[in-house]
This record gives sequence, structure tokens and C-alpha cells, in this order.
Amino acid sequence: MEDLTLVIGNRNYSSWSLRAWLALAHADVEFETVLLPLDTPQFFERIGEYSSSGRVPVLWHDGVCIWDSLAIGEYVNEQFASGGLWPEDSASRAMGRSMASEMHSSFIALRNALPMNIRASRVVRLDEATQSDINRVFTLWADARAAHADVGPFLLGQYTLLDAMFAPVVSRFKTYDIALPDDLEDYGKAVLADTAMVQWTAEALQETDIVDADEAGEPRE
Ligand SMILES: N[C@@H](CCC(=O)N[C@@H](CS)C(=O)NCC(=O)O)C(=O)O
Repeated sequence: MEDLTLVIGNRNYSSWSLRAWLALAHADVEFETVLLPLDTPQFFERIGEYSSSGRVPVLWHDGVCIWDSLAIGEYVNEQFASGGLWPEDSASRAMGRSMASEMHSSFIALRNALPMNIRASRVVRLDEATQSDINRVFTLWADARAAHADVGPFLLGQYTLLDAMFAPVVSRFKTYDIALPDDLEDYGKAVLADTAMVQWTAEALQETDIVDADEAGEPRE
């Protein structure tokens, strides 16, 4: 068995951990999980044992440390999925990597206003910057789906790292009751029905810790 350990934060809140975990789950490889609860003394005492970044996710594989979600996805794709977490077609891969990188580097307003909170059912008044981020996400998804609709239900047809990168955004749209455009509804459903996402969600719903900073908005009626 591989010596493979993924360090994550709370499943309910840690969107970057979810992305890395989905990559491993879709590579169908056995791995250990270590959970450090965010925003607790335990997190700050122990994270240094795993990474000088001070953040999760962190992947350790046979003495190699990979400490960022996108890098973890690429590493998992190379080491455990024979490249199968990206499409074979190079134009599709280029589109996927561009969109995954944009997710990783952008959407600050969306990420701040709508923190991932899987178990919640909330409403938030959207400011202009957040609405603009949401519109941009919809544009990316529509472009990817239009180019791959005949291949399968995910952004590039098959499930790829791009869907792992956007899974927390799909979850946020559900939490904060943000309707998807009609032509993207099936995509949202496919991401939430993915077996790995269902497992993560079920485990997130068992958690009881509260991270105040990630409790945005008002409860929905
Ligand atoms: N760019 C990093 C971001 C990682 C990140 O911000 N992780 C958050 C949890 S989702 C974290 O570790 N926060 C703890 C802290 O900043 O104290 C990645 O893609 O992995």
C-alpha cells in the first residue's frame, strides 16, 4: 500500500481540502486522512508538523510534501491516475487548466461573501463584485459544457480536476440558494450526485464544530 496521507480541515468548511480529496477519491487510490479543525489551537499547534505553509490541504507521499490544492490535483493525476483526471484532447486540457487556474487565483469576492458551509441553508445579499464573480463562473461553465455536452455531464465531459476545483462553488450555490441558469442545472446536479462528493457531504453533515468566520448570511426560512 502507498504511504499516502492527506491533511485536511473541517469537511464542512474547508473548500480547498475538498478539492484535493476529490482528486484522490477519483484516482481510486487508498490514502489516510488527518483532520485538523480550522481556527483552533490544535490546528496551529499541529499544522507545522505537516507544512510550513500553515494551511491545508497538504499531501504527503513517500516523503514528498505537496501543499497546495491545485498542485495536489496535478500530482495525484500524474502518480495515481495515469493522466486520466484530465481529458486526452489537448485543447480540452488547455481549457480545463485555464479554468482551474482561474478558480484557484480569482473569485475573491465570491469566496469571501459565500464561504463554503455544506450543512447550512442561508441567504446573503449579493454585492456587485460577488454577482460579477458568479456571472463569470456561469460563463466559464457554459463555455465548457457547450464544447463537451456530447461527451458527458461534467464540464469537460468526463469528471476531471476542473469539476473538483468547482465542486465547492456548486455547494455554495446550493447553500446560499443561488439559482443556476437552466442550461447549467444538470451540471450542478451531476457534481452533487458524484459518489465522492456524496461521501464527503455525508461526513461534513456529521461535524458539529462552528467556525464563526465562515458562518455568513442569515438562515433561510
Ligand atoms: N492556495 C491554497 C489555499 C489553502 C487555504 O487557504 N486553506 C485554508 C482552509 S480551506 C486554511 O488552511 N486556512 C487556515 C489558516 O489560514 O489559518 C490551496 O489551494 O491549497
